[in-house]
Amino acid sequence: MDRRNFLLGTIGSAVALSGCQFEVFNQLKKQYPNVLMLIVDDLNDWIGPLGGHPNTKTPNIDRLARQGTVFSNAHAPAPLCGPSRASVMTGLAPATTGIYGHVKDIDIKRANPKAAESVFLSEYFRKHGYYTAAVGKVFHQGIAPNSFDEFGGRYKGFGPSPDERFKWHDKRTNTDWGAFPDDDEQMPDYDAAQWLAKQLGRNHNKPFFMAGGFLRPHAPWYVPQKWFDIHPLEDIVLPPFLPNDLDDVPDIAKAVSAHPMMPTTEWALENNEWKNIVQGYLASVSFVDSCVGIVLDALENSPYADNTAVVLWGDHGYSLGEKSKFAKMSLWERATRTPLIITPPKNKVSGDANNVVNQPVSLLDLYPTLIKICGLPENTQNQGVDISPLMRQPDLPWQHAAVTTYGPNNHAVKTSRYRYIKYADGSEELYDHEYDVNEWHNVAGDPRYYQIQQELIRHLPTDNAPWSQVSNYTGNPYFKALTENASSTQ
Ligand SMILES: [Ca+2]
Ligand SMILES: [Ca+2]
Repeated sequence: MDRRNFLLGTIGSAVALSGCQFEVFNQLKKQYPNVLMLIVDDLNDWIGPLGGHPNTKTPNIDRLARQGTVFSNAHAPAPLCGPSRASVMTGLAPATTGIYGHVKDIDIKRANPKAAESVFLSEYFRKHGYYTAAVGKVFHQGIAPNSFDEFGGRYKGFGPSPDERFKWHDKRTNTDWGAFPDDDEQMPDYDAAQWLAKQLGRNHNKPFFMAGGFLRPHAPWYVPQKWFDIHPLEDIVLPPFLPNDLDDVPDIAKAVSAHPMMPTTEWALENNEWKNIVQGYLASVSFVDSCVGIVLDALENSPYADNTAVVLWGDHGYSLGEKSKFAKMSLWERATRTPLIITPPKNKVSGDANNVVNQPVSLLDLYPTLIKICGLPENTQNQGVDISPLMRQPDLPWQHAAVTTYGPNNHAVKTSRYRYIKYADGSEELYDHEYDVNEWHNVAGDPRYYQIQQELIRHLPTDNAPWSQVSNYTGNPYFKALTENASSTQ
């Protein structure tokens, strides 16, 4: 029996309900829908519904996908945590706020005048009568001050670590891989899931907007041994890799995506570590999927099962060896494509489960979409578009493109078929996914694509805010020099 029928069955036997229970039910019926938002750090498309890797095991995310809509062509506003999350929560693009690099949560609204005017997504729900609660990494460090009514806290780092690293010793990055610690209960993501489960078990007298930010599969790829065991090394399939793939990209593309602290694919091959890294990432994905499952189970067993929209997203993609990288932080598909699954409240919408939308959408679209689903008034500051019509009609004609920005005036435009990238120095890349899903062959400048390229250019942002001083970035030499120059001239 599905939940809806179960609920109707329950109403039918209302005589069996106590007066108090009936009152609770009536209140729920009148309420705006609740929202449960689950954010998974550095989760690329290696989840069942996106088919990004044949070895992935994500039974809980798979079941969520079956209940709602999977956006198979969703992209992050920026290919790293801080600016992506700041963009989702403000509803403003990085090119508008100037938040291109890492940012302290407390500084987001100090980035520039447009950022100062923004109302965080959670604040918007609170202003409209919602109780707001969060746990874990929702913004970059945790949450921005006063952005939620209640905060369950965030573990300071990325979980427990062994006394000595296993494989990768560059301390400028958390990157390392191996089985650690012994039990799920030692992981902060487990605690976050339990905190959310407890919240869902409470009696709420207002509709709620609840957010949980999980840390895995962000590096280090440390999770208990059992998650490695379900991904045996001998079965691991390596991602597609073309040696010399970067020979046909502009120098600036190599400069912005250079991260000298990270392993390269050539290193991984020489040291026979590539399969181990992939195993560590897959194990981390399966672990975090189990934490998602704890929360979904709690919701299913709560009084809110039928009146809650669930949204799950990753904050950007991740390369696991493609284009010689184990990193986010580029404008290519591997770093921009991210999971986005939305399940509407079961008692509000019917007939749109198990949908797949292939039209291009951005995480920037989440803000206007969630407030639309919940029946709240439009926030005219939002730069994203309401994508809820695609949940009802996945093949709806769609004129929008998904834009990802990395540093000032470097943008990728993704449509159903193409990825067009334009950098600050005017150089370009163009990939035709009909023939080249791996983005191996840059066809920018090919006369056969001239007209297409002109059409794609129209989607480039018109804002190109200067790099905000509250946003810093030091891991990449090109951006380090750029931000230092900007500071010295301001
Ligand atoms: Ca991230
Ligand atoms: Ca290439």
